[in-house]
Amino acid sequence: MNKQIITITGAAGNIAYSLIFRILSGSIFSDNVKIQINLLDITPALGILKGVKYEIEDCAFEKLDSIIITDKPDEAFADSDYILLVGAKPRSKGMQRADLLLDNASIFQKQAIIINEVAKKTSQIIVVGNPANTNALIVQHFAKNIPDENITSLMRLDQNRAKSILSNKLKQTVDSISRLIVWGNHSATQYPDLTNTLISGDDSLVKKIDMTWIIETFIPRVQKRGAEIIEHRGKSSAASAASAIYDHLNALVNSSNDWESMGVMRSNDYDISNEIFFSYPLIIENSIISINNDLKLTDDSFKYIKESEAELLTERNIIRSILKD
Ligand code: NAX
Repeated sequence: MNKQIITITGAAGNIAYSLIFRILSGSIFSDNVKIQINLLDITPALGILKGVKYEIEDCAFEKLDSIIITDKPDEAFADSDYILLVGAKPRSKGMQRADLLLDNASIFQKQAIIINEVAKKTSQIIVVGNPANTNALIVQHFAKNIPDENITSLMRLDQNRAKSILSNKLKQTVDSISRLIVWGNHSATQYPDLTNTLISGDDSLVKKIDMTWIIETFIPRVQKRGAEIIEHRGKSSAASAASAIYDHLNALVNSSNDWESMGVMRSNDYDISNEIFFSYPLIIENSIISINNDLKLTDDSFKYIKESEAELLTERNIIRSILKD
């Protein structure tokens, strides 16, 4: 039997409440793999974690090896194969974005230092807690024992949202859509890009779409989908975020037949800084991620992409003092 250790932070929160059960009931790992799940949250949330643990046990998952619940990051990250950094402080009323960036930066700094000491050097780290791309930069800075290639930030929720909005527009199934990628930051500057998108391997349906719909409806709707969910549900996306994390992890473990969107820090041919985590069109083969550097960008696409890069550079400037440590 082969065992994989998966650590989830923010494990008493909303996303984790869907994510844990998706992973343990899902099919990312083959049947001979058992999963040890390490659940980390802050001390006041330990009671909730105990309830979550009992619920996991009550599912009698065949894939479950064992569960650790803890408020100690060194215990949670020890020998972990996959670290899903979901836990973060939410933005409270009246709080400035810069304050949120700094508060969460300090959480990710502390965790990265411990990951550096106790996690496996081969561990894959997925950063979800917002601002995800900039938090990934902090993790990369303080967890130097983990190769940069093993650190990614979640953009798959944006990619899934874009696919489902396009699927409704064209009345085509989601699985017929390929090469729809999202560039940039997980924020309202992200750029969902239909330039290369295919339906059942063919570009004719997408090419017929009115540009006004793309610019005035599609792009802003994807960019602001998170706010739309909050408006209706009164809470931020949780089940769809968990599903996207599952898809992201699945692509890392089992590779992907389609282009993937993830935040990565890489040299690239698109004139984007290689000092930020930015979402590109990615190809994942044999669990190795590479940027598809061959796309021709229209002037409009380049403008959108540069705007998102500018936002990420501003975020990096806000946390620059932390990166000096
Ligand atoms: P919740 O507020 O429900 O849960 C967050 C959990 O993190 C809480 O249980 C809290 O106690 C815990 N936490 C706080 N500080 C911690 C620390 N130092 N160590 C361990 N745990 C800690 O939020 P939830 O809805 O689960 O969202 C989690 C994060 O995901 C948020 O930052 C959210 O903004 C972000 N998201 C990112 C997305 C992405 O695509 N990158 C999409 C979904 C989501 O909005």
